[in-house]
Order: sequence, then structure tokens, then C-alpha cells
Amino acid sequence: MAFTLPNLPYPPDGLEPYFDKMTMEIHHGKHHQAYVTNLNAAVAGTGAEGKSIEEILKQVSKYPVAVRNNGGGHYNHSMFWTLLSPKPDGKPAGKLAAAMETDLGGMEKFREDFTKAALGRFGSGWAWLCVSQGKLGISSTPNQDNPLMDVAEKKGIPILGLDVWEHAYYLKYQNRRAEYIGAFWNVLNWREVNRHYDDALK
Ligand code: MN3
Repeated sequence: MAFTLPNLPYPPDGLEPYFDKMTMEIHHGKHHQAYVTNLNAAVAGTGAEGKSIEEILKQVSKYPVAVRNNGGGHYNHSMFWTLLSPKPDGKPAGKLAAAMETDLGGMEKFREDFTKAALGRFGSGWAWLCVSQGKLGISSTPNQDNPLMDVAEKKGIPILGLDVWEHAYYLKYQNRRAEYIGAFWNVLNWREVNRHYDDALK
């Protein structure tokens, strides 16, 4: 079955004033759509048709580089949209809150280290919070790579990702990536991160 573009779970202006409407429309409707279209073309004839995106990414080194780039693009953005909300839960709860203390030194330290990872990624890429061997860790990847991929430097199950490609922020923030990262905390829905964390531990 072909991969399809998921709907945004809120209107494109739902994240204003943090993420602007035009960026969301172009980012979702043009960029993500292009990853989906190109992924469907790239998997044709590779034996990956019919596999889930997770299955493909875990063995992505077996496939042409277009599968890595567009499959990563599809997975990363599909996750990213659902992590954002016009009415976000402002902080982690339960087991995740406890693990953030033990594994990452608490919320403030996490935000500091995650921001460093997001700012320090040269060029285009993503910053991640993931679960690796039962523990939380922060990393970043270039391009559309992610920690699920067998080619990732730091492997794990992503539970939170931040897109730091310029297409994610340039219209509103231009070169000010730090401001965009600051705005992200206002629309990040920790309820969804919690859900990914629980799934990752299963
Ligand atoms: Mn993007």
C-alpha cells in the first residue's frame, strides 16, 4: 500500500503565534507531501513495498539513498505534527517525568541540552529525545535521518523530535534558530511524548 500524507491534527494557523500559518501550510502540504510522493517512487521495485515505515528505516542501509531521505522525511514529519498542539500539556508526567530526572538531570537540564543539540546541528537535521536500552538520551541527526535507522550514530526509539531545517522556521524567524527552538516549547504537547515513551518501553 502506498504511503499517504497524514492530515494535520489542527488547522494550519492553530499554532500561531509560535509557528505561523504559511510555514505550516508549506511545510506540511509541500515539503511533507514531496517526501511521501518521492518515497512511494523510491520504494518501487526494492522489495520494501508493503512494509511499514518503521521496518524500512530499521534496515534502511539495504535500500537506495532516496528511501533513506524520503522515508526519514515521512516518518519524522508524521511524528512532528502530532507532537505539536494548540493546547499542549505543558510538562511530562508519570514515569517519563521520573525518568527525565534520573536519566537527564531534570527538566531544566534537558531543555538546555536539547537546545544545544538543536542549535549545534550544522545545516539541516533534527534534534531527538529517544529511548535507548531503557534509558532516555538526547541526540541529533543530519538531513532526514533519525535514531531508528541502522545508519544512525546513536540508535534508539524517538519519542520527541524537532525539525531544525530552515524550511521549518525561515519565513517567521529567518536565521534565528534559537528563537524558533524557544517557541517550540510553547506548542510541544508532552501528553504525546508520554505516549511515545510508554510505547517505547513495551
Ligand atoms: Mn521539515
